Amino acid sequence: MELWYTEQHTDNVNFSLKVKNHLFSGQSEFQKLDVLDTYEYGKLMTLDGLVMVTEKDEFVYHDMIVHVPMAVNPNIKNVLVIGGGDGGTVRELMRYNSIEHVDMVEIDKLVCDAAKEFFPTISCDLENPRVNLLYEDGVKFVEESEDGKYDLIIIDSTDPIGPGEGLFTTSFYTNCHRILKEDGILVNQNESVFYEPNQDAAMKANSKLKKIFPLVKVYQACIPTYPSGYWLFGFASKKYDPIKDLDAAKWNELGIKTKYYNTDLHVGSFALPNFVKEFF
Ligand code: AG3
Repeated sequence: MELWYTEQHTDNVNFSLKVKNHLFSGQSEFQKLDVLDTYEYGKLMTLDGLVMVTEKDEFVYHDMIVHVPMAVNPNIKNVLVIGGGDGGTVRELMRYNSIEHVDMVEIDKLVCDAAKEFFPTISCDLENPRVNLLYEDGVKFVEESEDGKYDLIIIDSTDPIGPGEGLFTTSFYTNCHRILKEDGILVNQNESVFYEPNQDAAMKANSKLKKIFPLVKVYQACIPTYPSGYWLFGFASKKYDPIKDLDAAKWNELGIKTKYYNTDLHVGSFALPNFVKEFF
């Protein structure tokens, strides 16, 4: 008998992967977590039935959520990651010697535990001494953080349903702005505008950020296992422009080997198709 996993992307579109093995199923106080071993994408983690990471395409997401802001301001030392329990974001951050400290605030310990057990290549830096891992609500954490503390905030969240909902609100973004330094950058996973169920979230996140930060742009990447495969990230900044302030030579000198990101693609990822421009 064949086993298939399906995420419903719209009322009329299903995305399915053939499954070798259902390795884990658990329920935390926040959400349901499953780990599946699939033929095409390797191991896959879902939260409440939605794809969060797969071994095969996680590099795209984690490269783009980390290296884009890091290449714009090479002096980033103190970083806050909200969510990101699988560890992919901190793994990429730890490749920069210049980063001194990362506070990672994940609401659900089960995500980190499952990542450590089933995704060692993604979670490998969760116990890095430069990473301070806290199992707390990100919304509360930013409320209580002091002004001007961070150079960079990365919001590595789920969709805005369930525990991730508060990470798409104006009050959350306002606190993020307050706790960023005067040249701080915020990057978020910004959903997609291709299918209607995600459009609203993508547009709202962007328009809320625009009310708070002087410079807000979206950039794109191809992530095959997310709805439509056409995914967006938000770049909100107090000072730096993601294109004008990119020092490509400087980033390339660091010698960081990446599978997706490069500084040409960095520039290109901000060049939006016409149908996408209309949304922002
Ligand atoms: N964050 C999840 C992005 C949203 C996926 N949405 C979906 N499948 N409907 C990924 C976390 C990776 N560190």
